[in-house]
Amino acid sequence: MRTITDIADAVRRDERITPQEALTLWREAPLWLLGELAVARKVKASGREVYYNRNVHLEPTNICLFNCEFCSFRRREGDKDAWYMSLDEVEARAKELRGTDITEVHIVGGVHPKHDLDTYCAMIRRVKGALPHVTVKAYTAVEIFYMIRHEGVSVVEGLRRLMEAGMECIPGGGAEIFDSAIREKICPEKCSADEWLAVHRAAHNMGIATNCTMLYGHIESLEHRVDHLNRLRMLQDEAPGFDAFIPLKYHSRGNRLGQVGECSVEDDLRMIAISRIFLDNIPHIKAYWVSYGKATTEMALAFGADDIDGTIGDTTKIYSMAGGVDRPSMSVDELEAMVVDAGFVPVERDSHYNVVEHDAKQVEQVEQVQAAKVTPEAAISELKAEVVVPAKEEPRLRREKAMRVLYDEPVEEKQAVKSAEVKEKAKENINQDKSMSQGDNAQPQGGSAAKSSKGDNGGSIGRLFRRMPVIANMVVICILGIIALVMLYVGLRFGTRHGQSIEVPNFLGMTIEQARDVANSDDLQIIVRDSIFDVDLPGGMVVDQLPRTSSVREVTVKPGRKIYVTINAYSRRIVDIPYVAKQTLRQALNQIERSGLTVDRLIYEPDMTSTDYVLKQFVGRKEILPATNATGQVGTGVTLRVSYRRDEQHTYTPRLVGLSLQQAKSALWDNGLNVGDVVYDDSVEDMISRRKARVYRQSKSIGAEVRRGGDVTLYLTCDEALADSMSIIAEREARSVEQERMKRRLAQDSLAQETM
Ligand code: V47
Repeated sequence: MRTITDIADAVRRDERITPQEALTLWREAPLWLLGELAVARKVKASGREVYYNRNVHLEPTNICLFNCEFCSFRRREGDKDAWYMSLDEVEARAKELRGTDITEVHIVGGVHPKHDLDTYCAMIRRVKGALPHVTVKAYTAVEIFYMIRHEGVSVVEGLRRLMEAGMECIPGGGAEIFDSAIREKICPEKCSADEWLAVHRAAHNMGIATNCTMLYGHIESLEHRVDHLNRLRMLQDEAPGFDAFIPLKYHSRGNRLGQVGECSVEDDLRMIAISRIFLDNIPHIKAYWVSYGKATTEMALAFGADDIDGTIGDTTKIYSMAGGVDRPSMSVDELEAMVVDAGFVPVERDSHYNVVEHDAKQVEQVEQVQAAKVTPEAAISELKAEVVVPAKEEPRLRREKAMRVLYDEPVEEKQAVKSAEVKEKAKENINQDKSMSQGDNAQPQGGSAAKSSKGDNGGSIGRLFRRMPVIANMVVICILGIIALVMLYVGLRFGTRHGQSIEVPNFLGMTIEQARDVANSDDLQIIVRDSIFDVDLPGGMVVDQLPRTSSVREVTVKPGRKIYVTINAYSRRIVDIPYVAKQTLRQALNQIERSGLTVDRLIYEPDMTSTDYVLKQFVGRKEILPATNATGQVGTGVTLRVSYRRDEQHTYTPRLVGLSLQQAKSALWDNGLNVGDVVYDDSVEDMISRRKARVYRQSKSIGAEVRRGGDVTLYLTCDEALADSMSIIAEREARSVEQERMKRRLAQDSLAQETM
């Protein structure tokens, strides 16, 4: 077992830590050390940048089928404070947002009993119809799982339909806590952890980026938190696609769990830091300001967070109803100030973490101002405001603030300023006239344009100003205007590379060196964000990338953009081999998979008392005992000797069609079966595509009765249409098998009753 010092050194060397080590850090590391380690990791991952976006939430209803203990948002149909938006109302709400600068609408709400997949798709279509340029981040995996099951389609099919409707990414809600005992207590009706993970896995495999969350600070233990993080990390290893992890602090007002109170700010900071350190394969850690409030969010940046979420515009009630920030809304200035005050560089992002450049918008604003015929005097008086923006701010902030002062104020105010200005100018002219009559050595007072040409009092320009102040001012304004437009144009062309975009190449299968060469020539940056180990692939080969190009999503980015890649490691990581005997097969499998190990074989032995209980464990020929301090490379196979009672010799073949190889293996082991031959069809061209292949046929049919420990041959394809269609058929088959089984059980029960 490594000490705190050893673990800290490992983190500094950018090595992965084990769940046990995360627990040690959590319990024993001083807060400052966690901050240091987490920020070092954050800086490696995303430099000094901290992201925010311009977003709104859309919560179409708070009527929910589920009644979770921690939820203050949920209402029953008919409750006086329940709300429900029809599709027309959703559309009207989206239309109200036209002309704003938001880039994302995050739709999430209660699981309404009357909503089906079509309703959810229609809702997205209405929003996209009203706001075509805005990204729709829609529905938690809980909602998605519900709508898909309700519709009776596969997860893949459901996601495909949502995508077709315009869903671009999936938020991280609904994860709560994965541990089944705690989940059972706080949200027993929601989909299980495995179902939540299955939705995200499927999304990642389809190239849909998602977020993930954890609800912490209620009745869970630190072990439960680490277990949750570990399951997220494993999924990200297996099927990368999480953009950000958002630890959600439990808020206690107005819900049945309230008596447990809320955790401390220190706990929040430890949570953020451990997330950053442990989740070494998730690029962003978000400190959700709506939950944390300003002060903790700022501190969270010193503990490894690199995202604070967005402007929100008072559009979410989930947190305010539970005691989080009331009427949450922040301007871009406030968000940026928070980041700057914490010593980082604010960067506006879109939903896919591309940097958003707003200069094109500023051009639009210039045009709007011109169209609104703002008078030159008003423009000058507002230009003065630029000078008084505090010098502490970054130049970009100053410029943006000035732009807002210039263009965002309502016209009435401009008119008010203008009339004051006109009066001021009249006074000034009188003074100037006076000073002229007194001679040329007195300085004129006030008047911005005149003031900006100071020093020329005695020259011809000065004389022009005194004789024809209005015309002279107009000329200066025109010149300033032309200069500003030229600078804006040059800035747009060359500063922000406006209009330039690069199609993201497919780096899969290249060596990291080749990928870097290609990226360099395309003016992109390659960042290695993760590594896996696959014996069949050469070390250094790129096996995944973000953003990913695919047949359904062709991605273009601005020059200079970072592309995050996962490579096949040159050598395997060494991990502890846990002692997993003397527990149930399921518990043992959990530990084996979590440690990065695999199952070589399940060998069944008859037993008097139990079925699926692990009797012994071996690595090769060596038996692992409680005192054996064994270590092995990631991917090492473990053989388990497992018990069966003679009357429980048989098990049933699970549905494997539609799953990845890894998922299919897990499903077989879970059911006491072994993986037989693995056969790839012609669409699987190389080792890389093997990772993407899915089962389209299984040698034993779904629900077939087979001996425990038997083999099942798996047939895999990369042909998505084939895998999807076979998957739909398999799902139907699985349902009818389940119905048959239920019928049989009922018949047996009634027979038993009759004979009693
Ligand atoms: O799943 C509900 C949580 C989540 C409470 O993906 C509560 O970018 C604390 O997931 N106290 C929904 N938390 C919100 C969510 C989210 C928020 C912001 C950004 C993203 C993203 C996702 O809110 C729920 C649940 O875990 N929640 N009630 C409560 N009393």
